[in-house]
Amino acid sequence: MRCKVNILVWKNRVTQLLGVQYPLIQGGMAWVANATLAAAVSNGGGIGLIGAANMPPEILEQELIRARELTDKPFGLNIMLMSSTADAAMELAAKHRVPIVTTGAGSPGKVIERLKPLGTVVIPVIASVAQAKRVEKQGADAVVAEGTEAGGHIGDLTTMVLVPQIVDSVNIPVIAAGGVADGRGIAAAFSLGAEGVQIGTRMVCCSECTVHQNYKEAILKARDRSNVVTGRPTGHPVRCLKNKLSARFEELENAGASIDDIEKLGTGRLRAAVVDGDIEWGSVMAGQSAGMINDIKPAAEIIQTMFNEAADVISRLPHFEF
Ligand code: TUI
Repeated sequence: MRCKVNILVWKNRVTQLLGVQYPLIQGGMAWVANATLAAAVSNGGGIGLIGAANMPPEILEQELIRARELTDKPFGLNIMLMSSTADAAMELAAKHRVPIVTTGAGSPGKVIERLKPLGTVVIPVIASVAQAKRVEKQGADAVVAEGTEAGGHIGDLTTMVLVPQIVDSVNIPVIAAGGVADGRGIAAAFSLGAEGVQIGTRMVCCSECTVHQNYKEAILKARDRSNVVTGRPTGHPVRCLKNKLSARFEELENAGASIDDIEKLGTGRLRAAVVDGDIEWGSVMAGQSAGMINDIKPAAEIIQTMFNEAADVISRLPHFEF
């Protein structure tokens, strides 16, 4: 028998859970993921997210209202649990009945307890098997398994080894993140047992994303080895593009500087890159997939092209005669 994979409709536990056309969630990128980007991704058939990060609650509320004006599709909120505004973000998710909440950089127990009874779908981003098992027990609806290829705050396992181990450890659906920027990556993620993908860096380079043009161009220019991880001694390693700031971080870290001094160097740097376009002394957070990104296109086109390519890749895998 000749096996032929012919996927025209992407329907699985993740599309059903999210109520969405494609099993794709946008990354909750601090300073980058605003209502404009979230609505563009949701209107393109994925789940767009607003990244609450350290946003003052009154600004976050405006963004939630704006997202509802820009799309009638479901969208989500990412809560960065290390932030002092995380509780306020959680309350705004409750007040505005945000349908999907992802969490990062911490333990989501409180968020699950508060939001699940309201019908919110809660999806923690995790970077190890122990974290995945814990959040499943706490009642998470799915997990995003984020490999170290991802941009921003990262764990240490690659997507290739993390995803299958998480798939084998939990019963809830697994969404793969880190290094996925085209249809080949989606096909690979599905081969590893994931039922969805989270896309960050690729979405920075969509036409609707409002980051400074310099930031987008830095990603377009990036090659395979343009990334570096800074801040390891602080316990919060961050992947970004190499620049003058990352070189200064390396100097400080090699000289055995105090955690305080390293953290001080990082203050306000993401905003400087995203808003002011200072890509030399700002923090240009981006994943290792930056080297694969060569154009800026509308979010909907990126999503459709990626999934068409994934279906094509899967259908062209060697078929075996049985
Ligand atoms: O959170 C992210 N990515 C981020 S957050 C961010 S803002 C920031 N800026 C400077 C320093 C630190 C953060 C930029 N990028 N991704 C999700 C993620 N979560 N990756 C790893 C984790 C994680 C880490 C520890 C999840 C849970 C965890 O511990 C939970 C536990 O077991 O207690």
